[in-house]
Amino acid sequence: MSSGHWYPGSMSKAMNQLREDLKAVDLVIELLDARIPNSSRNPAFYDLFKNKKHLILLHKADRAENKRTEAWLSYFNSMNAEAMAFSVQGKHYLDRLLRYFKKEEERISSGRFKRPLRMIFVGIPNVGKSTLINLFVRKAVTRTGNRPGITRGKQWIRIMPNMELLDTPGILRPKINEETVRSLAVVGAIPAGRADIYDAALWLLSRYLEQEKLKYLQERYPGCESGPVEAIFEKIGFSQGCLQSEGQIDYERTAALILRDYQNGSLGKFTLEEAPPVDEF
Ligand SMILES: Nc1nc2c(ncn2[C@@H]2O[C@H](COP(=O)(O)OP(=O)(O)OP(=O)(O)O)[C@@H](O)[C@H]2O)c(=O)[nH]1
Ligand SMILES: [Mg+2]
Repeated sequence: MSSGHWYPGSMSKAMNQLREDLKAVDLVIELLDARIPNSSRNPAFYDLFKNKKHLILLHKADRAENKRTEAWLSYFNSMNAEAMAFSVQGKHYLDRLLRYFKKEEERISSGRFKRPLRMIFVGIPNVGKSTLINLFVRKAVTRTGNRPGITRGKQWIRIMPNMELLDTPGILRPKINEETVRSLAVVGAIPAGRADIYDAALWLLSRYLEQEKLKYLQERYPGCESGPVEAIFEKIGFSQGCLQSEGQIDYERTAALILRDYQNGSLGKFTLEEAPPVDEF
Protein backbone atom coordinates (compact mmCIF):
# COMPACT_ATOMS: atom_id res chain seq x y z
CA MET A 1 0.00 0.00 0.00
CA SER A 2 1.37 3.41 -0.87
CA SER A 3 1.88 5.53 2.20
CA GLY A 4 0.99 8.76 0.39
CA HIS A 5 -2.51 7.36 0.19
CA TRP A 6 -2.79 8.03 3.88
CA TYR A 7 -2.34 11.74 3.73
CA PRO A 8 -5.28 12.93 1.68
CA GLY A 9 -6.13 16.62 1.36
CA SER A 10 -8.50 16.49 4.31
CA MET A 11 -5.68 15.38 6.61
CA SER A 12 -3.29 18.19 5.67
CA LYS A 13 -6.16 20.63 5.93
CA ALA A 14 -6.88 19.32 9.42
CA MET A 15 -3.21 19.71 10.30
CA ASN A 16 -3.21 23.35 9.17
CA GLN A 17 -6.39 23.97 11.10
CA LEU A 18 -4.81 22.45 14.19
CA ARG A 19 -1.78 24.74 13.84
CA GLU A 20 -4.19 27.68 13.78
CA ASP A 21 -6.34 26.44 16.69
CA LEU A 22 -3.29 25.83 18.87
CA LYS A 23 -2.70 29.56 19.10
CA ALA A 24 -5.83 29.92 21.22
CA VAL A 25 -5.17 26.90 23.41
CA ASP A 26 -3.69 26.51 26.91
CA LEU A 27 -3.62 22.73 27.10
CA VAL A 28 -3.30 20.04 24.46
CA ILE A 29 -4.71 16.62 25.28
CA GLU A 30 -3.27 14.01 22.99
CA LEU A 31 -5.27 10.80 22.93
CA LEU A 32 -3.36 7.64 22.15
CA ASP A 33 -4.91 4.21 21.87
CA ALA A 34 -3.63 2.31 24.91
CA ARG A 35 -3.36 -0.84 22.76
CA ILE A 36 -1.03 0.81 20.26
CA PRO A 37 0.55 3.84 21.95
CA ASN A 38 3.35 3.92 19.43
CA SER A 39 1.39 3.55 16.20
CA SER A 40 -1.28 5.97 17.37
CA ARG A 41 1.27 8.74 17.99
CA ASN A 42 1.80 11.34 15.36
CA PRO A 43 5.46 12.40 15.24
CA ALA A 44 4.42 15.57 13.41
CA PHE A 45 2.81 16.64 16.69
CA TYR A 46 6.05 16.74 18.69
CA ASP A 47 7.15 19.98 17.10
CA LEU A 48 3.71 21.43 17.06
CA PHE A 49 3.18 21.01 20.80
CA LYS A 50 6.69 21.96 21.84
CA ASN A 51 5.68 25.14 23.62
CA LYS A 52 2.31 23.98 24.84
CA LYS A 53 1.26 22.35 28.05
CA HIS A 54 0.59 18.82 26.88
CA LEU A 55 -1.09 15.80 28.44
CA ILE A 56 -1.04 12.31 26.94
CA LEU A 57 -4.06 10.12 27.58
CA LEU A 58 -3.74 6.40 26.99
CA HIS A 59 -7.34 6.04 26.02
CA LYS A 60 -9.52 2.91 25.83
CA ALA A 61 -7.46 1.58 28.71
CA ASP A 62 -10.33 -0.83 29.38
CA ARG A 63 -9.25 -2.71 26.25
CA ALA A 64 -5.55 -2.80 27.13
CA GLU A 65 -3.58 -4.85 29.64
CA ASN A 66 -3.11 -2.89 32.86
CA LYS A 67 0.49 -3.94 33.33
CA ARG A 68 1.44 -2.83 29.86
CA THR A 69 -0.44 0.44 30.24
CA GLU A 70 1.52 1.06 33.44
CA ALA A 71 4.76 0.37 31.57
CA TRP A 72 3.79 2.92 28.93
CA LEU A 73 2.97 5.51 31.59
CA SER A 74 6.37 4.96 33.20
CA TYR A 75 7.98 5.33 29.83
CA PHE A 76 6.25 8.64 29.07
CA ASN A 77 7.01 9.91 32.54
CA SER A 78 10.65 9.01 32.06
CA MET A 79 10.57 11.21 28.95
CA ASN A 80 9.17 14.06 31.08
CA ALA A 81 5.81 13.81 29.40
CA GLU A 82 2.67 13.96 31.51
CA ALA A 83 0.55 10.90 30.84
CA MET A 84 -2.51 9.21 32.31
CA ALA A 85 -4.57 6.17 31.47
CA PHE A 86 -8.17 6.85 30.58
CA SER A 87 -11.34 5.01 29.73
CA VAL A 88 -14.97 5.93 29.65
CA GLN A 89 -15.51 2.79 31.73
CA GLY A 90 -14.59 3.94 35.20
CA LYS A 91 -15.58 7.12 36.97
CA HIS A 92 -12.23 7.41 38.75
CA TYR A 93 -10.56 8.23 35.42
CA LEU A 94 -12.97 11.07 34.80
CA ASP A 95 -12.64 12.44 38.32
CA ARG A 96 -8.87 12.43 38.05
CA LEU A 97 -8.91 14.19 34.71
CA LEU A 98 -11.34 16.81 36.00
CA ARG A 99 -9.01 17.46 38.93
CA TYR A 100 -6.19 17.92 36.47
CA PHE A 101 -8.26 20.42 34.45
CA LYS A 102 -9.17 22.29 37.61
CA LYS A 103 -5.51 22.62 38.50
CA GLU A 104 -4.73 23.94 35.03
CA GLU A 105 -7.64 26.32 35.22
CA GLU A 106 -6.29 27.72 38.49
CA ARG A 107 -2.87 28.05 36.96
CA ILE A 108 -4.02 30.16 34.03
CA SER A 109 -6.57 32.18 35.99
CA SER A 110 -3.95 33.29 38.49
CA GLY A 111 -2.91 35.89 35.92
CA ARG A 112 -4.44 39.35 35.71
CA PHE A 113 -6.92 38.66 32.98
CA LYS A 114 -9.57 36.10 33.68
CA ARG A 115 -10.43 33.93 30.74
CA PRO A 116 -11.54 30.35 30.25
CA LEU A 117 -9.04 27.50 30.15
CA ARG A 118 -9.00 26.40 26.54
CA MET A 119 -8.23 22.78 25.78
CA ILE A 120 -7.96 20.89 22.55
CA PHE A 121 -8.33 17.14 22.03
CA VAL A 122 -6.22 15.61 19.29
CA GLY A 123 -5.59 12.09 18.08
CA ILE A 124 -6.05 9.56 15.32
CA PRO A 125 -9.51 8.83 13.92
CA ASN A 126 -11.77 6.74 16.16
CA VAL A 127 -9.57 7.02 19.24
CA GLY A 128 -12.49 8.44 21.24
CA LYS A 129 -12.05 12.22 21.25
CA SER A 130 -15.73 13.05 20.79
CA THR A 131 -16.87 10.39 23.26
CA LEU A 132 -14.58 11.82 25.89
CA ILE A 133 -15.83 15.33 25.27
CA ASN A 134 -19.41 14.11 25.54
CA LEU A 135 -18.52 12.74 28.93
CA PHE A 136 -17.61 16.18 30.13
CA VAL A 137 -20.61 17.78 28.63
CA ARG A 138 -22.77 14.92 29.88
CA LYS A 139 -24.98 15.17 26.89
CA ALA A 140 -24.29 14.08 23.38
CA VAL A 141 -23.63 17.33 21.60
CA THR A 142 -20.79 16.01 19.49
CA ARG A 143 -21.20 13.20 17.05
CA THR A 144 -19.52 9.90 17.83
CA GLY A 145 -19.45 6.58 16.11
CA ASN A 146 -17.39 3.46 15.70
CA ARG A 147 -16.18 4.61 12.34
CA PRO A 148 -13.11 6.71 11.65
CA GLY A 149 -13.71 10.21 10.36
CA ILE A 150 -16.90 11.09 12.22
CA THR A 151 -15.82 14.55 13.37
CA ARG A 152 -15.29 16.99 10.55
CA GLY A 153 -15.93 20.59 11.55
CA LYS A 154 -14.73 22.65 14.46
CA GLN A 155 -16.67 23.03 17.69
CA TRP A 156 -15.65 24.84 20.89
CA ILE A 157 -17.66 23.45 23.76
CA ARG A 158 -18.04 25.09 27.14
CA ILE A 159 -17.93 22.41 29.82
CA MET A 160 -17.89 24.70 32.82
CA PRO A 161 -18.16 28.46 33.12
CA ASN A 162 -14.40 28.70 32.84
CA MET A 163 -13.37 25.76 30.68
CA GLU A 164 -13.71 25.25 26.95
CA LEU A 165 -12.89 22.24 24.86
CA LEU A 166 -12.29 21.92 21.18
CA ASP A 167 -13.03 18.63 19.48
CA THR A 168 -10.98 18.04 16.35
CA PRO A 169 -11.19 15.62 13.44
CA GLY A 170 -8.89 12.60 13.65
CA ILE A 171 -5.50 13.16 12.10
CA LEU A 172 -3.18 10.47 10.80
CA ARG A 173 0.53 10.96 10.41
CA PRO A 174 1.74 11.91 6.93
CA LYS A 175 3.75 8.79 6.16
CA ILE A 176 2.62 5.49 7.53
CA ASN A 177 4.58 2.32 7.08
CA GLU A 178 2.83 -0.96 6.51
CA GLU A 179 3.14 -2.18 10.09
CA THR A 180 1.54 0.99 11.37
CA VAL A 181 -1.27 0.79 8.83
CA ARG A 182 -1.89 -2.74 10.05
CA SER A 183 -2.02 -1.72 13.71
CA LEU A 184 -4.29 1.22 12.91
CA ALA A 185 -6.60 -1.07 10.95
CA VAL A 186 -6.73 -3.52 13.87
CA VAL A 187 -7.97 -0.87 16.31
CA GLY A 188 -10.31 0.62 13.70
CA ALA A 189 -8.55 3.92 13.02
CA ILE A 190 -8.48 3.24 9.29
CA PRO A 191 -11.64 2.25 7.45
CA ALA A 192 -11.72 -1.47 6.64
CA GLY A 193 -11.96 -0.72 2.92
CA ARG A 194 -8.63 1.12 2.97
CA ALA A 195 -6.37 -1.50 4.51
CA ASP A 196 -5.59 -5.13 3.86
CA ILE A 197 -7.78 -6.49 6.61
CA TYR A 198 -6.96 -10.11 5.85
CA ASP A 199 -3.32 -9.36 6.50
CA ALA A 200 -4.28 -7.36 9.62
CA ALA A 201 -6.45 -10.19 10.99
CA LEU A 202 -3.76 -12.84 10.37
CA TRP A 203 -1.20 -10.66 12.10
CA LEU A 204 -3.55 -10.14 15.03
CA LEU A 205 -4.10 -13.91 15.38
CA SER A 206 -0.36 -14.49 15.24
CA ARG A 207 0.08 -11.99 18.10
CA TYR A 208 -2.35 -13.98 20.25
CA LEU A 209 -0.35 -17.13 19.57
CA GLU A 210 3.02 -15.49 20.21
CA GLN A 211 1.83 -14.09 23.52
CA GLU A 212 0.30 -17.44 24.47
CA LYS A 213 -3.19 -16.06 24.56
CA LEU A 214 -4.84 -18.78 22.50
CA LYS A 215 -7.37 -19.21 25.27
CA TYR A 216 -8.75 -15.72 24.56
CA LEU A 217 -9.47 -16.87 21.02
CA GLN A 218 -10.93 -20.16 22.23
CA GLU A 219 -13.34 -18.40 24.56
CA ARG A 220 -14.79 -16.49 21.65
CA TYR A 221 -14.36 -19.15 18.97
CA PRO A 222 -14.96 -22.58 20.48
CA GLY A 223 -13.00 -25.33 18.76
CA CYS A 224 -10.17 -23.00 17.87
CA GLU A 225 -6.91 -24.95 18.18
CA SER A 226 -3.27 -24.10 17.97
CA GLY A 227 -1.76 -24.36 14.49
CA PRO A 228 -0.79 -22.17 11.57
CA VAL A 229 -2.64 -18.84 11.70
CA GLU A 230 -4.10 -19.39 8.23
CA ALA A 231 -5.74 -22.58 9.52
CA ILE A 232 -7.06 -20.83 12.61
CA PHE A 233 -8.43 -18.06 10.42
CA GLU A 234 -10.25 -20.56 8.19
CA LYS A 235 -11.62 -22.42 11.15
CA ILE A 236 -13.01 -19.19 12.56
CA GLY A 237 -14.54 -18.34 9.16
CA PHE A 238 -16.29 -21.73 8.98
CA SER A 239 -17.40 -21.87 12.59
CA GLN A 240 -18.76 -18.33 12.49
CA GLY A 241 -20.61 -18.91 9.23
CA CYS A 242 -18.65 -16.37 7.22
CA LEU A 243 -19.17 -18.34 4.04
CA GLN A 244 -19.34 -17.69 0.35
CA SER A 245 -21.19 -20.09 -1.91
CA GLU A 246 -19.73 -23.56 -2.45
CA GLY A 247 -18.54 -23.97 1.13
CA GLN A 248 -15.74 -21.45 0.78
CA ILE A 249 -15.10 -19.02 3.58
CA ASP A 250 -15.50 -15.35 2.89
CA TYR A 251 -12.07 -13.94 3.73
CA GLU A 252 -13.17 -10.31 3.96
CA ARG A 253 -16.06 -11.07 6.27
CA THR A 254 -13.99 -13.36 8.45
CA ALA A 255 -11.25 -10.75 8.75
CA ALA A 256 -13.79 -8.02 9.51
CA LEU A 257 -15.38 -10.21 12.19
CA ILE A 258 -12.05 -10.90 13.90
CA LEU A 259 -11.10 -7.22 13.90
CA ARG A 260 -14.53 -6.21 15.17
CA ASP A 261 -14.28 -8.79 17.96
CA TYR A 262 -10.89 -7.41 18.92
CA GLN A 263 -12.17 -3.83 18.85
CA ASN A 264 -15.23 -4.49 20.97
CA GLY A 265 -13.32 -6.45 23.58
CA SER A 266 -14.66 -9.92 22.76
CA LEU A 267 -11.08 -11.16 22.46
CA GLY A 268 -10.07 -9.90 25.89
CA LYS A 269 -7.78 -7.10 26.94
CA PHE A 270 -4.78 -7.24 24.68
CA THR A 271 -2.08 -4.61 24.18
CA LEU A 272 -0.28 -4.85 20.86
CA GLU A 273 2.72 -2.65 21.51
CA GLU A 274 5.28 -2.89 24.27
CA ALA A 275 6.71 0.21 25.95
CA PRO A 276 10.42 0.78 25.37
CA PRO A 277 12.40 -0.11 28.49
CA VAL A 278 12.80 2.73 30.95
CA ASP A 279 16.38 3.51 31.79
CA GLU A 280 16.60 3.34 35.57
CA PHE A 281 19.64 5.60 35.88
N1 LIG B 1 -13.68 0.48 24.84
C1 LIG B 1 -13.77 1.81 24.76
N2 LIG B 1 -14.33 2.36 23.69
C2 LIG B 1 -14.39 3.70 23.63
C3 LIG B 1 -13.87 4.51 24.67
N3 LIG B 1 -14.05 5.80 24.30
C4 LIG B 1 -14.66 5.78 23.10
N4 LIG B 1 -14.86 4.52 22.67
C5 LIG B 1 -15.49 4.11 21.40
O1 LIG B 1 -14.64 4.48 20.32
C6 LIG B 1 -15.43 4.77 19.15
C7 LIG B 1 -15.00 6.07 18.52
O2 LIG B 1 -15.33 7.16 19.35
P1 LIG B 1 -15.37 8.68 18.84
O3 LIG B 1 -15.48 9.48 20.09
O4 LIG B 1 -16.33 8.90 17.76
O5 LIG B 1 -13.88 8.85 18.26
P2 LIG B 1 -13.20 10.15 17.64
O6 LIG B 1 -11.79 10.16 18.11
O7 LIG B 1 -14.02 11.36 17.94
O8 LIG B 1 -13.23 9.78 16.10
P3 LIG B 1 -13.15 10.77 14.81
O9 LIG B 1 -14.12 11.88 15.08
O10 LIG B 1 -13.56 9.87 13.73
O11 LIG B 1 -11.73 11.22 14.71
C8 LIG B 1 -16.89 4.74 19.62
O12 LIG B 1 -17.44 3.50 19.24
C9 LIG B 1 -16.79 4.85 21.12
O13 LIG B 1 -17.86 4.24 21.80
C10 LIG B 1 -13.28 3.88 25.82
O14 LIG B 1 -12.79 4.48 26.78
N5 LIG B 1 -13.26 2.53 25.79
MG1 LIG C 1 -14.86 12.72 16.74
